[in-house]
Amino acid sequence: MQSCQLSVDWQHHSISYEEPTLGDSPYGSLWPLPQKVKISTVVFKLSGASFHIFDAKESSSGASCRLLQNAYRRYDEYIFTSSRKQGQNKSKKALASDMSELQVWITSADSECDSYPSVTSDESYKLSVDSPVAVLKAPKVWGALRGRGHGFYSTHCLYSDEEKSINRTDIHDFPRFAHRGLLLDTSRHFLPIKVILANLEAMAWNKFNVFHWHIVDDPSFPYLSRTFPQLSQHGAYHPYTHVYTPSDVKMIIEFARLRGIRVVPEFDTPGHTQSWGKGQKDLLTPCYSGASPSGSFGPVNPMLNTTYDFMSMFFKEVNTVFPDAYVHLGGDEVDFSCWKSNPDIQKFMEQQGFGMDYSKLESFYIQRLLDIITTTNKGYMIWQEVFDNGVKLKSDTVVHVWMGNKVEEELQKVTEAGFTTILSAPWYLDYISYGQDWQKFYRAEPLSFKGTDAQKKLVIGGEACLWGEYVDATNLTPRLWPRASAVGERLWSDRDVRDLNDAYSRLAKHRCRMVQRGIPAEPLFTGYCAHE
Ligand code: CP6
Repeated sequence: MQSCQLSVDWQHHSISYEEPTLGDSPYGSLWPLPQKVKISTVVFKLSGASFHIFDAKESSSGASCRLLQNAYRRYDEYIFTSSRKQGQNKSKKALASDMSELQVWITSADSECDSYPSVTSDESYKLSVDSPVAVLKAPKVWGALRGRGHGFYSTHCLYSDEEKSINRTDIHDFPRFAHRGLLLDTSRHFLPIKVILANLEAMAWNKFNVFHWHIVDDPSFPYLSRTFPQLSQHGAYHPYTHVYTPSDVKMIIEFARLRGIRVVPEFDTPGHTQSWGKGQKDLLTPCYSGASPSGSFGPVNPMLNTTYDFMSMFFKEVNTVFPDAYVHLGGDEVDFSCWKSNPDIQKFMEQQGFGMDYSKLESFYIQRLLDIITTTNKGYMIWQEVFDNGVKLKSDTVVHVWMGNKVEEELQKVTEAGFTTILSAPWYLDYISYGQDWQKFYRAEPLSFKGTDAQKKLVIGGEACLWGEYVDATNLTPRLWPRASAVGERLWSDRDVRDLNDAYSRLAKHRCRMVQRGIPAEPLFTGYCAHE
């Protein structure tokens, strides 16, 4: 009987994925698909020996822009690694190729080369691949970063070792959504810097532009705070090896900036804070067992003034360490049982007139926290519960929708109230199942809820989440790629780009390209990579 029950359950929960027909896409390995693309049958030769990326004469940004020069070097390497390593093209003259340079032309007077990317950054670009030169035109450096790869990996480019070739191509491209994020969790497991950097690089290849750094949580506190070093001293898995020092954080932020990626840190409170309590006395609520403290602790203690003094100083530091205009303040999954057990909290509830409604206490805490952040001129993002509980939010707040039930209803409510929102509910990459689950991520449509055009405009994007309970440096990267790539295309490309067969063909090639560039992305299905 037991096994019968099991098999029924299995059938009930299993989702069948279509096996896409294997056929070539007319768009080669382009991923994510540009908004407008014309690929001609005319093919130019590219010479590894002579091909280079230059600043156009007219460009407002040039040799002094480290961001661009850095990007040119990376792409030069990607395009020609295999051929140059093998020395095949060394003896060939520049004359042998039809196409020997890519000119990068930043058209707006302020290129934003030395700025940080933001939610309003212009990421559009136009790429024209023609003989004798290809031109990449973008108003800002951010567009140049998004455009640099396209065309240069259109159809044949990557896979012919002997001779690189490229089709005549015209691309006009821009993102559908401004916020295209990836959440990584460095608390459940510590992620070494090099793993984070490698995945920032892969994010750039997939046109993601926000690294949501869920940096601390219950199990560990790896953020080394200058103001409160005892937090990681006692709360990290290891006080020296498993921490992110101020210079580590700085390096990650600059590495991300050079790829047009924002770093939005999340310091989740009042729940998910067990690790904070190890280094900061009296921050968490003591839980009671009957009339006496049980020795365990619950969420942040919302009734003490010292809590708010601490938060005020802590976030003052966070605001200077992280340059992004937003910080994520969490506010999810607050467990009320400890608060309920504590007689002091019960008394406080009574004084405040909250009755037995502990969500009012949660809101009391969050409201005070938000007011503190507001005085520091930072914007904030929060998980959906904070909105659901009726906390008064600043008009520029981003509400992060993550719960899988009633997603459309939630989006409708949040946007009806006039708040911007991002969606994660369909994109929990930590959930794994047999088969091609990238299709499920790919099919999700953020704007399928009922609402006015104005409401739809408030959906500024989404985030793929890879929660860290079951991932560390050994398996994070292949679990993420190419599954996150499916989310990348959903958030960048046009709403109508949803043909699974075409996507399969392009994504399989895109995945091979990632593997070739050193990211161990898992296969979609049976097959092989041309570079193997
Ligand atoms: N950690 C934190 C988590 C989750 C959340 N917050 C989570 C909850 C449910 C699922 C997956 C992850 N692990 N801090 C909720 C946003 Cl299914």
